Amino acid sequence: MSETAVPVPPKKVNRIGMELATYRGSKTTLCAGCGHNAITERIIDAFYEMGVDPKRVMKFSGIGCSSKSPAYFLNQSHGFNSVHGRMPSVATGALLANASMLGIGISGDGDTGAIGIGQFVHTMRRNLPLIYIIEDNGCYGLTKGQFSPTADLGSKAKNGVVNDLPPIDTCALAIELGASFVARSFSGDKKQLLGILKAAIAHRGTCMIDVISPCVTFNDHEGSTKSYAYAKDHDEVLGEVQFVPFFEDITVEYEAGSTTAVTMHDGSHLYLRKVAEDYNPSNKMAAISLLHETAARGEFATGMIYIAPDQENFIDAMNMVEKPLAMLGADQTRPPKAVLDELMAGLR
Ligand SMILES: Cc1ncc(C[n+]2csc(CCOP(=O)(O)OP(=O)(O)O)c2C)c(N)n1
Ligand code: SF4
Ligand SMILES: [Mg+2]
Repeated sequence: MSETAVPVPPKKVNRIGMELATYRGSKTTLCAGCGHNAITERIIDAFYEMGVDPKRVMKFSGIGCSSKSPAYFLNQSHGFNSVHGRMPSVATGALLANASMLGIGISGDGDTGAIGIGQFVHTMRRNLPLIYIIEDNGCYGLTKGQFSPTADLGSKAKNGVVNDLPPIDTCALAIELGASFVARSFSGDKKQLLGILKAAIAHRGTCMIDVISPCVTFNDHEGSTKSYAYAKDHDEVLGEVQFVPFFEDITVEYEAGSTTAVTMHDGSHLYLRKVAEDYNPSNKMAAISLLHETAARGEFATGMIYIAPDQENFIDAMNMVEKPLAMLGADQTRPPKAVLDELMAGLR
């Protein structure tokens, strides 16, 4: 009897010929159901769908369950797991040394809001081209669930203790300080988070994305405002986020007035269909008011909260040379001996 060859289906690849598996990392060691795992999945999808070469990516983090996440995506990328709260300074140095790379930093609400708040503030103020994700569960997951600075006033810990301090709104802070792309999402909203991440990959400036990411082990009970149930009930979605990358020739038909169309630096387009009637994500004051108003109602707004695609970023402001510093030879970076001799002579 002759054997019939079974046709092998062609492998599914992205625009640079890479399979989805190439964008994965090690197997997660986080708890099953942790919001951070869902964010990892969306990061993998976003980089795959955007066709980014993983070798062109640098991933950074601090300390925390969230900060372990870069080990679970893009295992061919460069990575640096820094000290608690110090991810931004490591990212700043690396991106200054090689501005042709794409930087993504993963932090936690504790890593950013507590020990790392000073570093966060200066990164936002500089508008460094970095995707800065806060995996926000309102607690220190890794050290057994103490309240973090994003925990809401009056929210309850698993042991019944009530939080008596008001929260820091990292989105409001980032907008106020100068970040040019500020969004909030929920780890359970696959479509919205994916659209935001793809737009962030196309943006040249600080993309601060706060993602509500429930900690199933320490902060998913009644009385918590960072639980799955609370997030589902209090998510005030700002509108649909539709991202069309520069390499996709799609014309989106939209009703003028109900959709904001933003042209990104690389020619990609971001369409934001409004639900809130008169919301304009390019208006700083409107964005900050929206965050205050929703918080006062015990809700949290998700979607693109603020975007300024043409704002000058840190690399441009520093007037960097075209060639990455890391690739310049010693003859270009070190003054010749004659210059030093002249300097020394002047000090005599
Ligand atoms: C200098 C220093 N202080 C404190 C700690 C202890 N510590 C480890 S992770 C962490 C907080 C983590 O919380 P978060 O950033 O919200 O991450 P999550 O685990 O919730 O994802 C703390 C306080 C540490 N590792 N280093
Ligand atoms: S302890 Fe919480 S934050 Fe840490 S992995 Fe488990 S569910 Fe996630
Ligand atoms: Mg946390």
